[in-house]
Amino acid sequence: MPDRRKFLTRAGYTTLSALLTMGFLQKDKQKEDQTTNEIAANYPNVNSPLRQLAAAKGKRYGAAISSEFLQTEKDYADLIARECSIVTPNGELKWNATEPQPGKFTFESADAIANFCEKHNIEMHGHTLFWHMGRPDWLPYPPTLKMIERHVKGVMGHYRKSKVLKSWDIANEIIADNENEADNATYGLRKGVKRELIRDLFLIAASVDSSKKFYLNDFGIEGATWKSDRFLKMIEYLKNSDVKIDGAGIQSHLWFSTAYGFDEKGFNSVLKRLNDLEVKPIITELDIIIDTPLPDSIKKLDQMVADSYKRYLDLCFAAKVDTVITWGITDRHTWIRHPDWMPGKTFRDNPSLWKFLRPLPFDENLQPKPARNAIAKAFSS
Ligand code: 9MR
Repeated sequence: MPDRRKFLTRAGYTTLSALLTMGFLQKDKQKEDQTTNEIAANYPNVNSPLRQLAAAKGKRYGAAISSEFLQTEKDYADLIARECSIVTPNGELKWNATEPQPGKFTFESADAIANFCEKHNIEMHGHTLFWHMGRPDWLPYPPTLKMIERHVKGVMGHYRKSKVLKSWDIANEIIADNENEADNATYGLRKGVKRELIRDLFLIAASVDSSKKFYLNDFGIEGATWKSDRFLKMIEYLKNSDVKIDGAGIQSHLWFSTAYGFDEKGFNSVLKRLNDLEVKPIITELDIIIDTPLPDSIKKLDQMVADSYKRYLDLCFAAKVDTVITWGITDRHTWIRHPDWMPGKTFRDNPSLWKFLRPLPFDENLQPKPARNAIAKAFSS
């Protein structure tokens, strides 16, 4: 007879046998719940959390998140915890946030995200050590090698033992927007940036913490473009220089219109080239903006956004992409609604059109949109 039963007998039969029965029932109920949860995990449906749908196929879903909203909006924090298996800090790891004064490091807001991730078993993608934007005023672009060394040591060093931060965008957006702005025709780097500086940046990073995955991240490379060609050449150069580079971040701020101009063939060739180079492509900043001509209703627009997500993700998954991070999770907080970032004159001068900027899977009230179901279906198929 187990000790528990002995204790119960001593304490008086009637009341305690009732308690005992309840205990057993509760145990049975727990068992039942556990089995139900296991079944749900094995046979997820479209409403299951995206992280679960992704995991069922060996994939990851995540979003860029902000430490401020994690603290001030509980519904937002709950949604991130439910849906995401990986997150990227929106700005908390950028140079202006981590080293606001030369050599003075601060990690309060980035650590708030790291702690949230630990609590909810979420991975954190480190964005980013080197960028021409998100810079403190004192920092030139490109920074000197000495500044880079101090920064990389300070920031990567802080997360060397992190249980959640497993990858870094070592460099972000180093390729110029177009030929005229480029320093070098072959690699298309932004003015002043030499390929050797980027090589040295990767070498310094590897000397600080080579246990993480290293990415080169950029936008405008989702097709056969001037930019994707230069991006691939830079990756080839880094590979040939024996530099540790594990992956390519394909941002994917996609702008579609009713014309659906999308270079599927070109995009497939970029993904194939990356796979051939053994550099893993992941989608790091996906969101879908519908530009003019706009449809005549929000409902139609949401459907266009959803169809575009499905079409794009089907291509990604066919090419064995296993990680998709959207740039935000809710239209309540999307960079594209900020006047500084809004596309062109159409939107900036017409606040009445801002409601058409709905690039993310959940709406302002955190309700799932057709885009959310499209992502769920793409992960499930
Ligand atoms: O979404 C980010 C916005 O809130 C910041 O003000 C801005 C500057 O730090 O950066 C935005 O994120 C960018 C990302 O870091 C790199 N790719 C483009 C993203 C959208 O502009």
